[in-house]
Amino acid sequence: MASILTRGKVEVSLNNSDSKSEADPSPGARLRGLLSYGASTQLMGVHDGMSARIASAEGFAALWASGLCMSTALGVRDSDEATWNQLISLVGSMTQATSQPILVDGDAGYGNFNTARLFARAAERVDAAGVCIEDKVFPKMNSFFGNGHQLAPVGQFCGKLLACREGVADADFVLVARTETLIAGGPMTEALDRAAAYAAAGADAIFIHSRKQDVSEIAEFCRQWGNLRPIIIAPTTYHRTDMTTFRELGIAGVMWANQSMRAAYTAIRDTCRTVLAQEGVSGIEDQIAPLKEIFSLYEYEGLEQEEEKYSDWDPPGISERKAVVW
Ligand code: SPV
Ligand code: MG
Repeated sequence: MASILTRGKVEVSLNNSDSKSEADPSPGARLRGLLSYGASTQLMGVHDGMSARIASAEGFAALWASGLCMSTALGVRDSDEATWNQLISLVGSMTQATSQPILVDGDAGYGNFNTARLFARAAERVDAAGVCIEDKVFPKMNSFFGNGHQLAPVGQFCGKLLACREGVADADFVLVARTETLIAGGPMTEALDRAAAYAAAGADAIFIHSRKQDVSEIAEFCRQWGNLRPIIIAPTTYHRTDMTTFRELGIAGVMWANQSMRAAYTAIRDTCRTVLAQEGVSGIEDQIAPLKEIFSLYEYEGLEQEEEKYSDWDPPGISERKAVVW
């Protein structure tokens, strides 16, 4: 069970005392346990079953199913070009590949309160641990591109959060509200006010996003926030800040949102360039994962053993009944 951490007089915890039994915690309950004040739990950004499997095997306790990365993997832009059913299908391939809890990027909820709620429900049904929705208008644009980021009215976004909260079955399913106020060029006071309204509307945690090159905006937000809810961040532009600083600021979760996708992109691009230039694959053979490693991670041997057990099995007593029937 996760600890209840306190700062000042305000308790910060994601635990629900009436949740599922400890013997069988839901994905949401497990994610909650990782998102306590100052834990700075690292969530690796993933985009498909393979990246989810690798990140889990390498030791990440939780994953972020990034909208940018899933869109990129699907070959489209991070501006609501992928349908939400495509994304849910991809998330399902991740939850089948790992048992680590996955927080799913729900973008702006794909429309109104109803589509946001349907997305949250669908994510819960494919065993995601939670969803994060952001206070932009549909269609959203990736936070690092352009300057036309438009925020939704506070009441409209609070309604979306409430619909998601009431629409999922598991009380532990984690609902993260993300404010894009600072991305849209809004003031810190608005970011804080919006976050407080989202907490009141049922958000379990707040994702405060910044695209500054340093941690100053995030630090200011954390100082003024007062720990009404756990804070999650994605230090993409302020990546030079160390984990000690994040922990001291009380940050609950740190998402490395897109680095694994960008690493995969670089590897694929460079491999294509080399193979084309060299008209062969000998030059890259020792730089790429041997098939043996992939077979091992995907437990091919286990399948072979199971095949022996399951491919031809006579239930006990079958021979006697055979004698009677035939
Ligand atoms: C994502 O990973 O899709 C995010 C985080 O939403 S970011 O791209 O940093 O805005
Ligand atoms: Mg996103």
